[in-house]
Amino acid sequence: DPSLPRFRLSSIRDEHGPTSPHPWVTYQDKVYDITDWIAAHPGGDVILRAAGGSIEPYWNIFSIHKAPHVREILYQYLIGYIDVLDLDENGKPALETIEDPFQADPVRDPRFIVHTDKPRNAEPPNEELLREFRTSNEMFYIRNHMWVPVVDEKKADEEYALTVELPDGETKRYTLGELKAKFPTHKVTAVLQCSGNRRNDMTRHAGKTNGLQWGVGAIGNAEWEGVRLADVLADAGLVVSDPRVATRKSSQANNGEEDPRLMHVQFSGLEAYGASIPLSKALDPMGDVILAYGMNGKTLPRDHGFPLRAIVPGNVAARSVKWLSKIVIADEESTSQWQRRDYKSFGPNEGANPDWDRSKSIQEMPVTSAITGVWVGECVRKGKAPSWANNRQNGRGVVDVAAVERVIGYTPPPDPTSTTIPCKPCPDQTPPAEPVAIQGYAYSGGGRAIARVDVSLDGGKTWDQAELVDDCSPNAPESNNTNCHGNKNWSWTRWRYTGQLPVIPIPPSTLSQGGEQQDKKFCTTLVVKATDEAYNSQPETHKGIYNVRGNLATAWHRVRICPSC
Ligand code: MTE
Ligand code: MO
Repeated sequence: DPSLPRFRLSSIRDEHGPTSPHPWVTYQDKVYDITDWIAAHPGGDVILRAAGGSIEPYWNIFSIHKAPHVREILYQYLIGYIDVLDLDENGKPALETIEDPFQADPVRDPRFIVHTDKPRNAEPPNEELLREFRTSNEMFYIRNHMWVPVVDEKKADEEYALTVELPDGETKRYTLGELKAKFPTHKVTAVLQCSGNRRNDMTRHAGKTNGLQWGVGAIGNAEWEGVRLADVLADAGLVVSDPRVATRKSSQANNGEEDPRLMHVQFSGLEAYGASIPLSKALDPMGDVILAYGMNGKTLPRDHGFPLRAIVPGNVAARSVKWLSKIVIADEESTSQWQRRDYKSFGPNEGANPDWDRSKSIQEMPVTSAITGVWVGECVRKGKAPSWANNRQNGRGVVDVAAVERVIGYTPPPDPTSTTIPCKPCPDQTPPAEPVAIQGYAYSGGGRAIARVDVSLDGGKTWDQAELVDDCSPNAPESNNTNCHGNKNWSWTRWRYTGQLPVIPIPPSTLSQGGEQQDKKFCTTLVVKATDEAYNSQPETHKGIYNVRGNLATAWHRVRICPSC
């Protein structure tokens, strides 16, 4: 409609920004007054972030908007066009008018392996991953779907508020300071693991997967401090007579009572991320679900949800919503794409457009394990093996730490499963039986402890058991009985193994003239698999559990190593 007025970008920015009573946005060369749309916007008033400028960078992040019906909605609010003075020869607004929503993101540790910069998705390299039982705040993997919301640290206690909404629509509001003062503190030592952890392994062994190509580092273990969700819900008025029964009546009556198995706790973050958990998990007195404001004895870092996040131990980390601003008790799961689509898994045949509704959303995590460090002796320089490897005899051999020298760095791409240990050419044609030291983690969801970790040095032909590091035991030398907080085994179990690499004779055909060795003659595959206390164990290959989303890549972890002497 050419009769509509034209507006300068500067005046849109100055007069119709996020705090204006009449917020406007632009899309391509058009101007929209979204004042009346905000209340109906599914993502809430996060849309105001775009006010005063272009909505395009936000739509690039929230790709769900790239659909015709979304444009139709916006079109109803068309009020005019961008002034030609602000358009280039192609009729497009100049680039500098698009502001960077990530400009206020925190500074991150340079040691991270970065998968995407904006939003930031990053995992620690192997040598940082298992340094301690508790992952440091600095090196805990970061999985952000959007930018990091800005919350003023000095004012957070007074100004940051959580809203709790019950099934009858009644709401209660708690400032951060009120939450801290009103409810008892509860600590939980728990793993967070992304459902995409080890996805690159599934891609390599079973085919293309959609999503961030995580290595083994989309997992971390930390001590979280906060208040029990169940305490807050009770205070807000949720009536609970039995842990499994929440009896606030609603239209979903079942003999006058709601069926708690059908009830859910929906969490929303400040940047519009959302997810939910079953109410039964939230109310389980052994379930340890908390609203956390502390991490490893410090204030929750911005990347990990400052000032408040849900911690749902034993469940997929996607449910531990960061920058938590709203909780709704409802008779359905969160309607977000992260609940209804992204964090589900499918049959190997289901392809890119599976039956989303039939599939259950991932909650409790299955058992998994990974190798995070390998040291092999005799060929390389000294002193890089961890001290635990010194003269320990729990495998088929004793490793003298002086003879075990180099971290096999299989973490960085391009091919993390295959590594040639650089070393001098050997005089002999057959490599010695070299000492090897391996370490890693094992973890199962639902609070299930790790019962056993099996290690193979020859690709799965023969097996032996790794030593489990007992970080939680009151008797463990490096801990006391406050090391693991919580009612169940929510932490990972670190494991160690020392042994002798198998002697692999050189097939004569691989010897070049003069008997000189060629690369990769002595390759062998290290394998780990774990079993949890319910005797669940990991599948042998990724083929049978392949899904196009690459979720729950829990097959035996294999690391191919190729010592050349
Ligand atoms: N919460 C909000 N608000 N926004 C997010 O992007 N990502 C989820 C979850 N909670 C996310 C969120 C996902 S998929 C994971 S794996 C974990 O947070 C990652 O938590 P971390 O970054 O503290 O490791
Ligand atoms: Mo995740």
